[in-house]
Amino acid sequence: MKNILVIGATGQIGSELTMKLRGLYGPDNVVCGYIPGAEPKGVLLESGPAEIVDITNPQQIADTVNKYGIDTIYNLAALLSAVAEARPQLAWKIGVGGLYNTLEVAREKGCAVFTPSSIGSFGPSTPHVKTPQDTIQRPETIYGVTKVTGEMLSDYYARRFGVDTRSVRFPGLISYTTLPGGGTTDYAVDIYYSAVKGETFKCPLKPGTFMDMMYMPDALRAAIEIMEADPTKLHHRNSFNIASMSFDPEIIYNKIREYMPDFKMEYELDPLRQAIADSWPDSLDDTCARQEWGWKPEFDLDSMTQDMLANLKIKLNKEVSEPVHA
Ligand code: AKB
Repeated sequence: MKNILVIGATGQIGSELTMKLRGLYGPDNVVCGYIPGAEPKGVLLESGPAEIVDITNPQQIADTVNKYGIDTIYNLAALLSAVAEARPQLAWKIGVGGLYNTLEVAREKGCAVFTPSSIGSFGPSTPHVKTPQDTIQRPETIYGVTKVTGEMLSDYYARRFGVDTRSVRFPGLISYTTLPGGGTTDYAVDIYYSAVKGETFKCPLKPGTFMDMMYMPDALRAAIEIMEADPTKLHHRNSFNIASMSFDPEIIYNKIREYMPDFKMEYELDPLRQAIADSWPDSLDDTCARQEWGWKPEFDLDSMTQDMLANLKIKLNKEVSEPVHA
């Protein structure tokens, strides 16, 4: 990777990934691709080049690839699962049409492409515990349908045209920098904000709803390490299960209460998010990623919680009490 274009660079993953890539490969070598209405701000804007790249506009992708001599594209444009159910046509246009546009430019210009898949690529008929790498993928959300289509289309372009496509299936991602917006796993970010703001958290999912989650630093490392992996070792490409922790609302709530004993949570269920979460795996088996490119997470629920609370305390300028069990 020398010259990188991040499409969707101002979103939850993109805003942090772009900065990390700039740190690794040089600020001038990583282009922040954004759409009007989601302009980069602050350090993201000031630290390197930025271009309007709407993934539904193939010419904008091609022009930016030509202008900067791009060899690697991180395609992070997507509508998350819950919001996609409200706008299924747009979810398809961005998730599948946008990926097709990106792959076509990559085929013509010889770029490698990273496109994340998700735990949302699985459905109710998938084995839910320790979901295997290769298993049934019959999702019932439009988000999941776009993700499975994306996995297959990316593998097709690798096989048929030799495009270097690679991907991981992200769990719910938790970070204190940019809010997710529109996902089923968002509660696991919102709960930390409520705790630090001193608010009672209204949990949209019922107790016992287990899903895989991951702290953003591990997710960013996964996205970079898969693109740096030795291709001769990759038997799978699109897409690898990755995992670091699985919990339900009670477990994360009780973990936060170890550090903030007065924190309160109530249940206020969101039927759409509950139905989506129920159709997704409880936990993924990431053995293939560990074997083929050395994937290993660094954060667990406890270390993530300490880091989230400390950083949100700075961000939101609030006091967090010392851990009661330390
Ligand atoms: C969502 O909840 O839609 C995403 C995901 C798990 O892909 N965070």
